[in-house]
Amino acid sequence: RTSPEARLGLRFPERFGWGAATSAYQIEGAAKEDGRGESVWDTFSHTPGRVRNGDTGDTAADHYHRYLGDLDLMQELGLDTYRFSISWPRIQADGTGTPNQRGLDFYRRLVDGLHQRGIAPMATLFHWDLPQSLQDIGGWESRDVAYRFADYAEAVFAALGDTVPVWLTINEPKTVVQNGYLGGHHAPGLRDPAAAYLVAHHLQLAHGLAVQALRATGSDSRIGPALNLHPCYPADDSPGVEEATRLYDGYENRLYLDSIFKGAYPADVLADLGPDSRLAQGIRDGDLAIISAPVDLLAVQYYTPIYVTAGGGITRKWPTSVASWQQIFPEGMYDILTRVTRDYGDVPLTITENGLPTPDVLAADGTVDDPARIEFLRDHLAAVHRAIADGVPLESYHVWSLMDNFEWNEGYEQRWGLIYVDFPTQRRVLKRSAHWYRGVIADNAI
Ligand code: PNW
Repeated sequence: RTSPEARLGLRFPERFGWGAATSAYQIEGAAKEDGRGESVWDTFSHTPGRVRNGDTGDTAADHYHRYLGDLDLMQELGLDTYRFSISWPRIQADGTGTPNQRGLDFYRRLVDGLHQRGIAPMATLFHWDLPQSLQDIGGWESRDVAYRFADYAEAVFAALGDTVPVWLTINEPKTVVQNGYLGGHHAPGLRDPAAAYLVAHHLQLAHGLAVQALRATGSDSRIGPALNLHPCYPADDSPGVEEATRLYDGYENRLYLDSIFKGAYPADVLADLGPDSRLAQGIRDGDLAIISAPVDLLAVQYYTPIYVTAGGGITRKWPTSVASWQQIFPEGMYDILTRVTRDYGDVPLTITENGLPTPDVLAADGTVDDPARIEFLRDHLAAVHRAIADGVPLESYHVWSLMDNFEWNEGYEQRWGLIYVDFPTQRRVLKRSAHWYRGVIADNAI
């Protein structure tokens, strides 16, 4: 048995970008500072019973105050690129109107600090923290909210514009649909299948409007969607399993990919929802042209495969992580990257999330030992390497996450970071995986 640090001897392309990712509500804290309004995640986390241990993002990793130290840690790791998100309620407390300068200033300081350290900023406009005032007028069920998002995007572009070379629009529309409106374990905590796919449409519309808003500024910066994709496999070879798997793939992947890259929702999903669905009824002339406005890149997030049964249910085939929804299957990374390139042409790709939660503890000697994360990242990077060798135009890779953070309904118990955060003291400690990743970046190889 070799140590997880043992090198496989796989070198990456000369200009490959090594990165890590976070999102605003999960790390910033400072929930009431500098004019920030409330988001649906403030409401949700403060509703008893919604988040494990009653945790909230009120303080989180206190990144809003500690961003300079965090920037230094990114530099210590040697990151080429850092993906973060902008909190809409910091920019528009009520989701509309004149942008809040103090909110914009925070992101300007962050972006400047990245440039000073030679790290390329990659900013997500929306990572689930919808202003509560917009939820109060219907949230993403309301078509108007897509237009509010376009206004917000315009304000952000006007202020930060060319200082951010890569913009991502909506983080994982599918997770909002599935966890926010089907499962109900994410904000806004609804179980409303009819509404869910109308929400999907309005999120896609918001994406397209933001792409158009960036183009209208004449900016050279690039923009694209951030989609979590799940390779779907038949669980066995029983009759009907192929068809069931194809439809499942429609809901997981093609609903989002086809609308953006082919200008049409997949016919099988539309047929399955029926002509009277709120989605079918909510599509207006011209919407798909907006949604399919040409993008500059596609951000892919991969965590787990899905195994589909003939009845349309799902089952497990591989060991799961401490996140019960995650099966560890590095091959799925290769499959999803090559599939996207095969089916959607050679749009440049970036991986904006990939990672593993582990039950990390800070030892008495001040170290954090997380060999499972090293193995996970190494095996997934080997699959990434093979996909590149087979012609996938991949530019960069971001670990989820830079540091431990508020893992949504799981609170602070699930630790996803390369950097350990001792939340009571806010002390940061580089985990064993962070030291390993620093070596990978320095060598440009695993
Ligand atoms: C992503 N799934 O969410 C999010 O973008 C992050 O904010 C989050 O912290 C991270 O992954 C870890 O969960 C996901 O069910 C939620 O496959 C669910 C799934 C995947 C990603």
